[in-house]
Amino acid sequence: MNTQTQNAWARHLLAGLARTVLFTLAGLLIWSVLPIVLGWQPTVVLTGSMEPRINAGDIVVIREIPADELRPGHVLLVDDPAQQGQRLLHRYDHATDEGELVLRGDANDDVDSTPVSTDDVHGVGTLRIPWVGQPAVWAAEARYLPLGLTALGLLVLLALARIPATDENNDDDSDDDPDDDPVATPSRPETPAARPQAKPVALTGAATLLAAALVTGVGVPASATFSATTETTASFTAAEPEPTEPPPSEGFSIEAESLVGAATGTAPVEVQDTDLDWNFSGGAQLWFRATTPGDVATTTFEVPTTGLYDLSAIFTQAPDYGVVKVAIDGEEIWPPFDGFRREEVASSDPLDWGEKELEAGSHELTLTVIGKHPDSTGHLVGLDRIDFELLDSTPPAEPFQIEAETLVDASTGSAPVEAQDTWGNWGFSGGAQLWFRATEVGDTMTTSFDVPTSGTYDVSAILTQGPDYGQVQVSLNGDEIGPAFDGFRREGVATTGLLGAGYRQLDAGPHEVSLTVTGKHLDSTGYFAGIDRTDFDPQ
Ligand SMILES: [Ca+2]
Ligand SMILES: [Ca+2]
Repeated sequence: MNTQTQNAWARHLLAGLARTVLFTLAGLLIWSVLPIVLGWQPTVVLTGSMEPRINAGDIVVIREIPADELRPGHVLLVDDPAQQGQRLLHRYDHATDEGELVLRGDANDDVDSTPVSTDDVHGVGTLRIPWVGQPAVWAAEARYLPLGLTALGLLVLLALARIPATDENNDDDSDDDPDDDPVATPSRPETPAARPQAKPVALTGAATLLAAALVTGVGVPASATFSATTETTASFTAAEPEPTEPPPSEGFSIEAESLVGAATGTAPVEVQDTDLDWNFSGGAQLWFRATTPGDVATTTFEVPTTGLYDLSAIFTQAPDYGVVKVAIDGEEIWPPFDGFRREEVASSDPLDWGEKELEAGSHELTLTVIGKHPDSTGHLVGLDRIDFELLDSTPPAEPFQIEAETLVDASTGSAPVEAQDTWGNWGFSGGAQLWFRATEVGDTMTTSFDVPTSGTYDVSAILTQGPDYGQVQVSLNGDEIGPAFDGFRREGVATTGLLGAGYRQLDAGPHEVSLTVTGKHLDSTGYFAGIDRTDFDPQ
């Protein structure tokens, strides 16, 4: 009798477990179809382009949302722009200038090539039910083995769930009638059920429906809705390989959570994940768990291309968030941001961080908590994303100088062109000058120099004067610069100091300078010319 009792208990236990599993599955399925009552739309995800947040086999419930409430970070079900008649479930990355939405699969490095109109948006992902749609994935992939095994598993679960109910009515009665002898209950365990259909009809029916639903991936009570989304499922597979090249770079974005690894702080700096209904951009944020004013977190970010950028950032606001001051490379961004929000957590509108010249390479980002709203209950900081819009990728021109003596080798002339050493006498810049040993009016020389970066430069030069120097016309790229310069100086050789040659638009690359002797002072004994240095200051 003890053995029989044990057997009975074991069967009860098995049946209980089986029922638990079945009811759990049923619960998941109900969760995926119940929102239909609210007009929401379940969609089976067939591929992994949204992993790790949304996996193949998940059911995502889509809720309609007004276009003006769409925010980057929302998971959207849209008409697939690449495949007519099909749909796509990707995350809203950013808006184009024309107001179209650029989406990206979480698992994809690049955004989708074709933006979508807000008219193409069916809704935002609101609820994720894991696994339930897996049979639909197998069906779509024609993988009948796991399908069959799942069906078999369900049948086994059904059988197990039925055993105690079918094999003794006494047991059923005992639940209702405490006077029944509980020991008698398991006395006929092996006897085929006399009334197998008695109690478990409801359970069996429900479980059969559930099995059918799971195997086909179609929620029975919502078959219309689900079949409407079947076309969606086809598009998930098709959408996996992003077919075209990304658009030409007009900047870049950094998910702040990617900066956590490089971060240090006086309080913990962490990646805070969110699920579907949380809608951080990229599915997570950088969470600085500051506790007091003065808490500082520092991290670094990489800029791929030198240029002028328009920066903006998306922060998180919540009832326990503080006021944070941001600095890039030590330069503060004004004003500080108050993360306090009375009602729940939300993403901020993009905050304008102004224009900034950033060189390619590593830059430092600092978050300093400076206080909190009186009603805030904490000093937390959440940074979601930083956007860098590239305004001008032309690298800024740098000032430069050319010692004219370095141009001697590139020079040709009707008289010798030499590097003349200062010999400790004349204080030439760089210790030497370019010396044009002209002997008569009309002598001319030409040389060339390189401009590293295009720009408008304030050009000036240091020339040389002496008792035997002539008058010389300087030209730049064939244009005469000012009147002829008179190099005559009665008392020995000296340099002039910087003489302005005006603002010149100079493209990067070689430019030509020429000197032509036009005459000499009456008292000069020669026609020499000398250039010591040329300075270029960009405007
Ligand atoms: Ca983020
Ligand atoms: Ca010099």
